[in-house]
Amino acid sequence: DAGFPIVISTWDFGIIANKGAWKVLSTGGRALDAIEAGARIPEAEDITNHTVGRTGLPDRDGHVTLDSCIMDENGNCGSVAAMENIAHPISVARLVMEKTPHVMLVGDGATQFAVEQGMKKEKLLTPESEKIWKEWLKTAKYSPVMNIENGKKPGDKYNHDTIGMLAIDAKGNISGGCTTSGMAFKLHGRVGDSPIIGAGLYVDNEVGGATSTGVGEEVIRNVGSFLVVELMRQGYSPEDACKEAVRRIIKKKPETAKQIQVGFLAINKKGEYGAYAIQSGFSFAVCNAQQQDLLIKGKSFY
Ligand code: SD4
Repeated sequence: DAGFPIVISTWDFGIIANKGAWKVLSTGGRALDAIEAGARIPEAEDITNHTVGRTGLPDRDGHVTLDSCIMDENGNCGSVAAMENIAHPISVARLVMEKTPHVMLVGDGATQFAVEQGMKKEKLLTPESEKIWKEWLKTAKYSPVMNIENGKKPGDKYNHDTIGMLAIDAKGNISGGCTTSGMAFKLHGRVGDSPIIGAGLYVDNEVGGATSTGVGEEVIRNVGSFLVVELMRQGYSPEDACKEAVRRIIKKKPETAKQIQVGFLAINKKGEYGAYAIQSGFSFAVCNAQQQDLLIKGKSFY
């Protein structure tokens, strides 16, 4: 299991993201560059997903608003939230980290910054996403649909999948990134866990990294990814750390937890990895020198 270089990512589309990252890692590149290259694939090159970047489902009012963050081996981080009209939030997050004294830019300010940095402003709502949204509007009653992995309510089948990625390069340095269109049909202005350092992503180069997917509100409430990394610092394996973070979410709200999905994915300094989710159906992709397209079923409480 252990060793590096390695990159791991949430969900099935982690496989194509990992392949993008692997081009960088396998040629001696830096984990941070691998994360950005990998995350850009589900963001805009893969137009079959409705949960990340271009083609992401809109919020309640029809706006596609994107959340993303990135963190490197030196503890530098950058983030954008509720950003519209830019197809590569991971790259904007990186630019926030590298070109500004700030960590986080939101909304119009994030879009403005991206344009100033030379990125193209474009319409992200595709005709297909618009159709799904309009169907949802018929029954929505303007309440966002919960993110349920195996749910049966309208919109559920589209209503999950953030890509969270963690990589260790040949030098043993760890970086991570996270990018999403967030919960489908959310209230306009809603920000999830994915752009929040410590919630949707955390990296500590001495210990490891963690990322999350699922109902961001529960992850924010529990500062999930930071918790997973701190548990690994105390000696938990990546899987046990993810399990304990999920257990705490369930313990605080057992009834809510039955209705929602939250999953964590983690890697430690040795390159050992693991994951755990509330519900079954969570998957993650692993890519290293042995195999580039491994997909693993995440363990879960239900
Ligand atoms: C959010 N955590 O915006 C994201 C959504 C997600 O799988 O990960 N879905 O809350």
